[in-house]
Amino acid sequence: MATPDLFAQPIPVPAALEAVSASERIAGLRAELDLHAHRYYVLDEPSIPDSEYDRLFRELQALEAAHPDLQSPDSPTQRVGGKALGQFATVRHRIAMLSIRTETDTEASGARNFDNRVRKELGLTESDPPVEYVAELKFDGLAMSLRYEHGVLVQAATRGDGEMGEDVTQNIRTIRQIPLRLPSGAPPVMEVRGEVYMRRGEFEALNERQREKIAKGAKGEKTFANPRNAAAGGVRQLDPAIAAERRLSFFAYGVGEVTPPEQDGPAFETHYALLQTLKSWGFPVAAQTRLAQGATELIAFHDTVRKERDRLPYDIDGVVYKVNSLALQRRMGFVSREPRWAVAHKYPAQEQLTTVLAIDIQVGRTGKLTPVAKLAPVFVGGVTVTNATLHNEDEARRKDVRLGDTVIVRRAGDVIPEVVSVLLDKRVPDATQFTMPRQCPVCGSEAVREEGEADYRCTGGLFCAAQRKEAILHFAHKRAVEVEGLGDKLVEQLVDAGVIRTLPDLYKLGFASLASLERMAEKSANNLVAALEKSKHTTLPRFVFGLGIRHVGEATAKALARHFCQLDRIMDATEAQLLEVDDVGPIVAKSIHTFFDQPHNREVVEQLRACGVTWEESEPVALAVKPLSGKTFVITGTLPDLSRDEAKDMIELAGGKVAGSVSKKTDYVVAGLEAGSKLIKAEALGVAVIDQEDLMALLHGLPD
Ligand code: D41
Repeated sequence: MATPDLFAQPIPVPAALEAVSASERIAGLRAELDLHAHRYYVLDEPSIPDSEYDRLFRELQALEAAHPDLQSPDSPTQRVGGKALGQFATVRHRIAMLSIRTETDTEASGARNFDNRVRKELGLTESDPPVEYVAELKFDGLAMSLRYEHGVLVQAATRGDGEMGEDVTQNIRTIRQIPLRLPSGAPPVMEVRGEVYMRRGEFEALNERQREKIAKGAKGEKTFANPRNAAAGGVRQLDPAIAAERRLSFFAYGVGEVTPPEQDGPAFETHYALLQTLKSWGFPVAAQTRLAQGATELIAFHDTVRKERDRLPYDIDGVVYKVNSLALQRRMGFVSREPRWAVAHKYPAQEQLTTVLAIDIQVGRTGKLTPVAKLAPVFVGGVTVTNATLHNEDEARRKDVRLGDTVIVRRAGDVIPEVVSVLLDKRVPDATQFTMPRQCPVCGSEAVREEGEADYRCTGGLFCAAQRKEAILHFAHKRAVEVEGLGDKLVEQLVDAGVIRTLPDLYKLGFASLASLERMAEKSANNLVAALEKSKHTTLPRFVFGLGIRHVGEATAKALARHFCQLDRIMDATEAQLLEVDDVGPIVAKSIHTFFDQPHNREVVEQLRACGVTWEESEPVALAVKPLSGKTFVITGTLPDLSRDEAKDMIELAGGKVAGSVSKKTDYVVAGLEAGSKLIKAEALGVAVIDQEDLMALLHGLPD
């Protein structure tokens, strides 16, 4: 509901409504608009999208125009901007903060209409040259007037109704981008006007913090519908420390009162020069700001920015065109508080109303189950949206989205569309609350949500089609069962072509089926067959790591292999037995146990073995006799002949452990060339420092 929308063109009165009592409809619309305006301006908590508010507003404007006898001074159409909240001192703007006329036509004709009006107003004919304009971004924040006296920021005021605003100086001072002082030479009174806004990244982070507070049971906390409301809330904080936490930003786009310079300060002749001066004083001015000659260049600007819009780190809802010459601006003046020399040219709205047709569950590549609202198609943010994520169970519950609900969807930037909120008064009576399924919709395996986690996950693992690509890539990773040359593109292609369904299928790939794939050269097919053959000879820790069991990283896989020595013993271990392994806690133990409890995961392991994937296994008793058992090493610097990973593998095979940092528990620091702080620390702690040769001696005579 950015103020300019209030001045959009009235829409025609729907014929059917003429039949209904116009006075009733007008009363209804006024009540509804008053309610929404209160929620928006006073509570910073809008309940409908701006686009919907605009529609109702224009319907009321049209009805009042058709029935002048029903006009009333207290109608929302007779009011401009917001009402002061009453907590801040009121400020009378010495020069009113005007509104800006909005061109609702989001097509090129919007720019052309404006140029035509300007030319007509100035009495220009077709033979006259194009008018020079400044084209700016239209930031979606709140307008602010910053007053500097003798170069010092003395007051910051909101726009309010254009005549009277609120004094929010303390909060505005927390915005780092706003200079507290102007350079000498600035006019003795200088009001800089612009937009306070919140970057999308800050908005997401703020809502994340709010969600955490709410989850911890904090009272009176809420999340924000969009960056503008979060910014507005921040500006109106009574405690400047809280305002500071919002990390607001500012862009300058104009000036208010300016007294003439005492000596020869800047005398502005064009709007563009004015912006350049503000920029040189340290005010942020959007880099996109351009001079444009005539309608053609305005249209080009509108197009370019539309394409860039999604990549900007903040929301804009359009662009603004202004006549560049200040003399021409003065000549043109304004009508009903809108300058004739400026216009806002909008883009399609980023929030719209639609209805929920279904709530589906999507299974991600790591087995994460995400509830997704299927929506009646709606055009929002320039694309037709049919899906919106509900993130997870808690989010879905919090928003309480139900089948048949009317919801606000938002699509801003390249972020995935989101349900912002539900219009509760439009809910169908018997709509049932959403519950997360306890089974994976793709493979039917049990879905579980672990303590302290937000997401349900499918326990189907390698068996679940949705998780296959990720699982295969992980298996083929160079620290797992390395399959050289099997990268994400190829895995994608193999899985999508239906050539691979499960991990063991990898080893059933023949040369022929590979070579028949699109973009697959004969040589690459040969290489892959060879790489697969080579990967069959692996080690137990690599294989266990390669299975992609949740919470089982490389170190845990090694610890499991060291402890159990045989895969079957790992697969059959109880949670209690798993807990005996170094570094395995309850969450990891449970995850391993759950994984091998699923028959299909066991089946995958059996098939891989049947395909010839092998590793050496030993008897667990061998553990005790390993020479480096119980010894902890730290490797630092460059060893003459061994890579760090090789040295690590050798130590671990001999029963030792390799840690990342030196402590009193470290037995040996293996130091190579250019060893740094770890060596110094070892010496300080009196830990034995050895070189590669000493390490080999320790390992000497041991089986590989
Ligand atoms: O970026 C904006 N939101 C923006 C707002 C802008 N770039 N220029 C603006 N110019 C004006 C005039 C022409 C009146 C100096 C504005 C606004 N006004 C404005 N914003 C809110 C009310 C008026």
